[in-house]
Amino acid sequence: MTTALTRAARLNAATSPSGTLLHHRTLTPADTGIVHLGLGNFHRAHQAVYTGAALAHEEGPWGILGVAGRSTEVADALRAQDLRYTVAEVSPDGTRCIIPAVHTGVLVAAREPEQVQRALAAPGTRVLSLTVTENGYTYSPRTGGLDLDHPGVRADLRGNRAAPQTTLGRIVRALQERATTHGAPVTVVSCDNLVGNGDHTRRLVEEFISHLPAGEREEVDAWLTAGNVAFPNTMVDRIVPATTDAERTAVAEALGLRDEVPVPAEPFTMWVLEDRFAASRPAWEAAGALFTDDVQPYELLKVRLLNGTHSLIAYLGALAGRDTIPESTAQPFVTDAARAVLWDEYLPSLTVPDEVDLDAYVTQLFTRWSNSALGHRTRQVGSDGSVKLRQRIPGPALLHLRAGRMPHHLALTVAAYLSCLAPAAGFDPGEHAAAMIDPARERLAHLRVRTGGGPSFAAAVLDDGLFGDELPQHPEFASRVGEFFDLIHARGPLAAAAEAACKP
Ligand code: CS2
Repeated sequence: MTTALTRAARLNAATSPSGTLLHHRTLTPADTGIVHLGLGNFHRAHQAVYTGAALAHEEGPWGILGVAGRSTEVADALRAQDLRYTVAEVSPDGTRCIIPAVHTGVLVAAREPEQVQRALAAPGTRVLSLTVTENGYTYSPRTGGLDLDHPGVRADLRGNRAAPQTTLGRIVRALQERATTHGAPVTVVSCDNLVGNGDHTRRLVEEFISHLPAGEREEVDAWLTAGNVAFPNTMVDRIVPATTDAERTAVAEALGLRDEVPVPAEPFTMWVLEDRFAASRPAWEAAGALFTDDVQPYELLKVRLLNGTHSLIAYLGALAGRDTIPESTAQPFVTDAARAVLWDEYLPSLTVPDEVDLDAYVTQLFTRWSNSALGHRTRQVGSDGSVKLRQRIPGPALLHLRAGRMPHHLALTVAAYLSCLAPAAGFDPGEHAAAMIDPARERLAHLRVRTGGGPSFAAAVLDDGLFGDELPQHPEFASRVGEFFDLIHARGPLAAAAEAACKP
């Protein structure tokens, strides 16, 4: 820990420098209008910043009660800092510190479940927003529906209304409570990288309700059908890495204050939402959010061009021993592969919104990925690939395969992912790949041991439903993935990328 850090006074309400505050209103717990599930860095550098900037423009009861799932670290640090934290906007030109100051409370669901349910059901809660990651929606990759084999889902469907374990359980039990007591409408705003995130959340909520025992489901079902809950689709974008001591030190140097939980973020930020709210909402448009009737073109643009390409950069980079995304894109073979997958394989699968200047958007993506001051790690982007890639790969891959074209770079993405997560014996994918966290890691390792070379392993993975039901109907895709898997093992990621580049 640096001297600047150890000597500095703690950030709190009294010490927050006025010039860094996004707004100057006083919020009390009675001003809570938003309950947000997922207290991670992304929420704190995205929705919280938009809400703070909206409050600067227009007064309103838009304090956020932030709910962490299980981890107590951030919540406890925030409590010790009067719920204040810094967003450190990091670019090669320097660091700009801002303090959103929008939280009116923090809770940990596993520790304080009843309080969480009370807050979600409170009549003053008009917005229930979510950043629980692709993984947090407990749905089955094969069917896209609720994962009825998930132990948490099973427990929540059976039971304890006061202390659900899953996000879906929390939402549905709160909606039940609202429906059967005061009936105040609420908007559920998913801010995760799922295509059609609002529609998807609505479907899962309805499915959850349909599995409740008779006598528990009718009232909430009718209330939902009557339009008391809205689920707008949204597209969220901002690169927000995990916090390290570098940001703690940067904040200590810039503000002279000790913040245990600052959030690093790139300067770029974007939020596109459907304006379908069941109750009022903050003036997020005053903070730069875009409201539109149709979010899908923006979602596809982002989930495919940014997130899809990001995955390839992360896996190739990790296999080449690169710690960060900018270090990965600094290698010409990675940039070439990223350009190829973006332009030739993702782009034909979407319609660019009229308002977006495609060339400028893509140029900006490569600039964002080269922000070496930010240090977004390949292991972070590469984690949870089993749930992320199914949002990114199958749609575009099927489009090409049905037209008789092989999407070589999408196959390379899957092969690089499998090489990181389930390498064959004797192949070391490196420390960055080894550090990737993925709920499917064990299952993949098991499949790899059971099968022979790359093609039969890839076929087993696809047949297992990791990328949905349709991709396995094109066995040529699994063969290509398998060939790249073998090539990465035999000659490394550069040779595999060169092979992908040679194919028309
Ligand atoms: C990344 C995203 O981890 C990932 O999969 O692609 O977190 C990405 O940084 C954000 O979606 C950017 O908005």
